[in-house]
Amino acid sequence: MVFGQVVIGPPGSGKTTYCNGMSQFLKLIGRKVAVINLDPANDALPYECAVNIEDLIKLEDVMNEHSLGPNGGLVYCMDYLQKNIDWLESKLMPFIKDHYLLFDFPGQVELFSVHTNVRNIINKLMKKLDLRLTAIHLVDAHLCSDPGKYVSALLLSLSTMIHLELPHINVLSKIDLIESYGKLAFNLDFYTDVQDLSYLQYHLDQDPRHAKYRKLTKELCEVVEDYGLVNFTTLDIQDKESVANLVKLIDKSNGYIFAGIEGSAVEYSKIAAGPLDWDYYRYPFFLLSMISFKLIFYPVN
Ligand SMILES: Nc1nc2c(ncn2[C@@H]2O[C@H](COP(=O)(O)OP(=O)(O)O)[C@@H](O)[C@H]2O)c(=O)[nH]1
Ligand SMILES: [Mg+2]
Repeated sequence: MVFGQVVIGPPGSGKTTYCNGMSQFLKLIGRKVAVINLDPANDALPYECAVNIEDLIKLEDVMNEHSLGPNGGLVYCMDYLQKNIDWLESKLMPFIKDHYLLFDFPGQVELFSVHTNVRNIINKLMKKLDLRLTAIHLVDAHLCSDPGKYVSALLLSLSTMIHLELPHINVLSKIDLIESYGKLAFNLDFYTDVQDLSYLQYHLDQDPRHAKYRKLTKELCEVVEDYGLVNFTTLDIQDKESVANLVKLIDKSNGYIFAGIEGSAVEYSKIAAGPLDWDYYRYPFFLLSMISFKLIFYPVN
């Protein structure tokens, strides 16, 4: 049985950075990790990838040969991958014995809410290779700073959950930046718990562009509430504690913790001990001191 994550979300939501940070973290707690890049639009990969779709098909070639734009090109690439699923299966074979898999997918949202190619690829792999995968849907926390954008993030999350039919965790990524967008209209819990969206109405009404769509937005919020499926967890990929909390959720959702994998508890106990070595380029000194502080005062269990 092989466990892993399908990392999805709109362009720029942080998928590739996530795969890099998550793989570093999982290695730190003793798991063997294989990162699979299935996004032909990823330029410079920060992680060492075990399988790269670029070895099968290149987005640039597709766009040139078929006179397609980047969106059409990505749909073509996913169709092509679906037709050549044997290629991916054979590439994954060396890793399915003892590796944890991280799939870095493209960011085009229609692939996960409208087209069936990605869903078929995932389903085929799960059946053929006996994979246990959880979808990690990253949504930039920036979208909380505008009520209209937040409603669209809710709808996107809901339609992706229904379309993929996988164990699913919605994540507000880049939560470290949330304060830089100004004061939020509500506490963060409001956005993560998705409890009573009627409170959004007042804030939506402040935007003159919204007047025309008032009824539509209200109905859409009711749809999200009626399903009762969407909520979010938060993530700062550079914060070890934040990543550890997410890993615990993912392990529950894909069944890793129930699989009799020895030493799950031992794994977590390693979190506090090992050093972090991913991506400190933004504010290294601040982060290092934050992490040391947290580890001294709030050690992760
Ligand atoms: N501050 C902050 N920036 C992030 C985080 N995750 C990703 N980023 C930045 O967001 C940008 C887009 O990330 P990328 O991983 O390429 O997004 P992708 O298109 O979804 O793969 C990059 O500049 C990352 O450095 C995070 O947790 N915090
Ligand atoms: Mg990417």
